[in-house]
Amino acid sequence: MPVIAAQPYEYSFPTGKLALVVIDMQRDFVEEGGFGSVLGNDVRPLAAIVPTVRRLLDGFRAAKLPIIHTREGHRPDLTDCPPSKIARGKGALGIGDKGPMGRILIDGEPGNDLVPALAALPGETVIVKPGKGAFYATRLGHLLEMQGIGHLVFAGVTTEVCVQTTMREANDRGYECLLAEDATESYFPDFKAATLAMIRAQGGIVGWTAPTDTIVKALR
Ligand code: TIU
Repeated sequence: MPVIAAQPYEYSFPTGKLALVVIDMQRDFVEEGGFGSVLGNDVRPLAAIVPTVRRLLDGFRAAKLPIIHTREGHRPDLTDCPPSKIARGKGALGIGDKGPMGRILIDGEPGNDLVPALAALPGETVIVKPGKGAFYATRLGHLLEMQGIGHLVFAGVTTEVCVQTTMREANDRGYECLLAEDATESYFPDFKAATLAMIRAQGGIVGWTAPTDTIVKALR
């Protein structure tokens, strides 16, 4: 089995059976005027990882391995959005309100699109998810089962919210999870550092972490 130098120890995966899951690299989190910014966050640190996420994507594309993109987005009528989620935040704009990139966090609006540099190519899967975790109320688990995939590399935003939630969901379902350390970002540097540490603590209680270049090199 190929091996990746990772923390807390080497990560091995069966050849041809490793998938990449890129979480929520959408304009709503990465660009000004989207959901992330209306929550009061500076989006610039998230925009800065786009080239690194692209390197990781290109590595998986070159290796002809499966790629799954997710977007956090709701139906236009908000029937898949709990009232508690709509009420949270108390900013001037919230989920479903009209912002500069269309209605905030709504599937089909310009702001819900993946950032152009990270757009999905034909043959890649896009999962639209109503929650923070990508397994909740989606077909992700079924899709992975159909392809016999048990090993997942994760990237995307934000590290401690949707990425960590999805890694924990995957870990509990038996997947071996590796997070690309520099292809994930948070609005809060301390939260990112803490999340990386807690994922790999206790012998990899949630999974592994490794730099993007190390992962891409191992795919070749
Ligand atoms: N607010 C925040 O940090 N994240 C989210 O709301 N969703 C994702 O992480 N994608």
